[in-house]
Amino acid sequence: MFRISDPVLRNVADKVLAGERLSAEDGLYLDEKADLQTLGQLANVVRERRNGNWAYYNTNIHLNPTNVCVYRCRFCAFRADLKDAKAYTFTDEMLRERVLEGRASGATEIHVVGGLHHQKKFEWYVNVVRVIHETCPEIHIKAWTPVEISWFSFISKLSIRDVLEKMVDAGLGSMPGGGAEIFDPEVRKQICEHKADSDVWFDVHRTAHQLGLRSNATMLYGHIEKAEHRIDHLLKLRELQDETGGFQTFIPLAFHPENTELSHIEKPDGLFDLRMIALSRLMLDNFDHIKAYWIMLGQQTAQLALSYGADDIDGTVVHELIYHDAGAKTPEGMKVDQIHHLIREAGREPMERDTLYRRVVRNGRDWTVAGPVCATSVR
Ligand code: V47
Ligand code: SF4
Repeated sequence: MFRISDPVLRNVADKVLAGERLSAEDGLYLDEKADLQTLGQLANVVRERRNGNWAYYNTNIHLNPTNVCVYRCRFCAFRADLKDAKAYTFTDEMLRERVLEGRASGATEIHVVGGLHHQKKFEWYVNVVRVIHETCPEIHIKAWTPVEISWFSFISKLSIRDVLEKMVDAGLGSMPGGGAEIFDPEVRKQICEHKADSDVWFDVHRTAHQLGLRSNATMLYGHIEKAEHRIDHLLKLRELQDETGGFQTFIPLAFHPENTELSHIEKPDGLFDLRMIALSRLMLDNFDHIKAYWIMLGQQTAQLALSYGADDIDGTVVHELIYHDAGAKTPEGMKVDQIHHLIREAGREPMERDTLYRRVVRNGRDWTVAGPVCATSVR
C-alpha cells in the first residue's frame, strides 16, 4: 500500500504511521511535492484511527441575519451596501419564522453568521441570539465569527470576554470557524485589509475556549495564497489547540470566485480540494474532525473526501447564501436520506451528531443525544 520511492516522502510517511507530529518542512513538502494518492492514503490512515468508518453529519439550518457589511473583503460575494437592491436585514418575525422552519425539519443546530451592519447596535445582535433561543431553546445556536465578535466589542466598548458572556447569556452555544481566511498578514492585507487580524481571531477563540465554548476553524484556500501561507495557517491553529483543546472541527474552504473582486482567479479544482482535506488531516494531529463541507465541494468531491481524511460532511444546511452568491451550483440543502445515501455510497457509515459531536437519537420528530461520540476535553 505504501510503496514510496521518494526518500523525503517515505520519511514523512513513516512519521505519520508512527503517530509522530509533522513539522513545517514536512507540511511544505506534502503540500508542494507529494502525489495525491500517497497524501490521501496517509490521511485516510489518520482519519480511520480517529473516527473509524463513521461519517458524521448534522441536521442544521443557516441564518444570515443581514448581508449589509461595513467591510469589503475581496473574496466576498455575499455582502451588500445598505442601498443595494439585494441588501436585507431580518426582523424578529423573520428570525422566528426561520427557527420554526428549522424545528419543523428536525434541526438540532442553527448556524448564524452575517455582515456587520453599521446602523445596528450591539443590542440588535444580542437580540438575534435571544429571539432564536426563546423561540426554540432546544436548537443549538452556533453563531458569530471573531470578525463579528471584535466588531461587537468595538461598537459596544465592551471587552471580548464581556461580549461573549452576554451572547452566552442570550443563548449562544458555540462558534463557527469563519473569518480565519489566511492568517499571514501580507495575504490578509490583500484580500481583507480592514477586518480583524489573526491576533484578534486567536484572542476571540482562546477567550471562548476559556469560557467553555467549543468552536471550529477554517482556512480559505485557492486564491492568492501560497503553500507556505497554508502551512503557517495550519500550524498556528495546531498551536492554539495544544493550548486549549477547544476546537472541534477544521473546515478547509475552497475559494469561489464568481461575483467577487477576485473573479479573475480560477476556482480550485477537485484535486486541489482533496489535497487540502488530506493536508489538514495530516498537519492538524490534535483536531478530532475534518469537515468536507459538501455545499462548497459538491457532493461527489465530498464523497471522495471521506477517503482523503474527512470524517464529517456538515449537514442538511438549508438557506446557504455565502457560497451560492459566489457561484456554487450545489443544491441549497439536502434531505437526511440523501445524506445517508451519499455517505453509504462512499463506503462509510453515517452517524447523526449534534453540534458538540454527541450522537443524535431520533424518535419521529423528537430527538435526544446519547453522549460524546468523540471527545476532546477543553483544557
Ligand atoms: O469566513 C466567504 C468564506 C466563511 C467566500 O464552522 C468564502 O461549521 C469561498 O466559516 N468563496 C464563512 N469562501 C463560512 C464558514 C463556515 C462554513 C461552513 C461551516 C462552518 C462551521 C463555517 O466563508 C468566511 C470566508 O472564509 N467565504 N466568501 C467565497 N467567495
Ligand atoms: Fe463582510 Fe464577512 Fe463578506 Fe468580509 S466576508 S465583506 S466581513 S460579510
